[in-house]
Amino acid sequence: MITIEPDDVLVVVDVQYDFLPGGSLAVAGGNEIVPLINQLARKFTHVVLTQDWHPADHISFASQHPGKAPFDTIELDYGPQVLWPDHCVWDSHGAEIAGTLDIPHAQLIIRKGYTRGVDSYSGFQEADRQTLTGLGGYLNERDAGRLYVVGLATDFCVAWTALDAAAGGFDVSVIEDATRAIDANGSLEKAWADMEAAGVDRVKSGEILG
Ligand code: VGL
Ligand code: ZN
Repeated sequence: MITIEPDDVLVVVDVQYDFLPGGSLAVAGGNEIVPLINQLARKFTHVVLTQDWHPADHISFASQHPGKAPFDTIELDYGPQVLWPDHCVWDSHGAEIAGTLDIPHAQLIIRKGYTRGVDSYSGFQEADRQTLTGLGGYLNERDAGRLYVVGLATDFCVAWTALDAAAGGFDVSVIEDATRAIDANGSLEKAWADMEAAGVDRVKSGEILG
């Protein structure tokens, strides 16, 4: 069993309508993890949420690139960029955090992806690998212990957040069954390999909940 310490932080990534069934970038089974995340959240005094938050003309949208389709990859100055259906547009319903998420004690919501020309899967830094969101500073200032990452999607925003957390010196676990994946072109297998190589712990909710 894993004991959650008072300084440990649950990081709930992008549980927003557009990533749930019926949303524009729906992750299969995304709704199944919500009750589990609610249950896990009760074990933590400190919870942080991330929120994907794009302008309507965001560079990651296939609609901005004539001739391209969702899930194509293009090359930008900062590297390869997968193109997506329009999703999580500022102030749209799809960008809202799901109402079924029941975490009234969440202490911070960090928005990311709001710069038109740069995507941000990670809650810590944008895809240019330069621009920080402030989450690392916040967690250090709050003397965070181990970070437990859950949410959507395992192979994009969860993995990039966990990898950046590990690179930032945090102890990090991903609670596997409290995530769901997009799994485009082998992305899920690669994400787990990258996380394992970075020392991210892969755990199951039963180890915490009993
Ligand atoms: C995400 C693709 C695009 C995610 C966000 O939350 O995993 N994936 N934007
Ligand atoms: Zn996005």
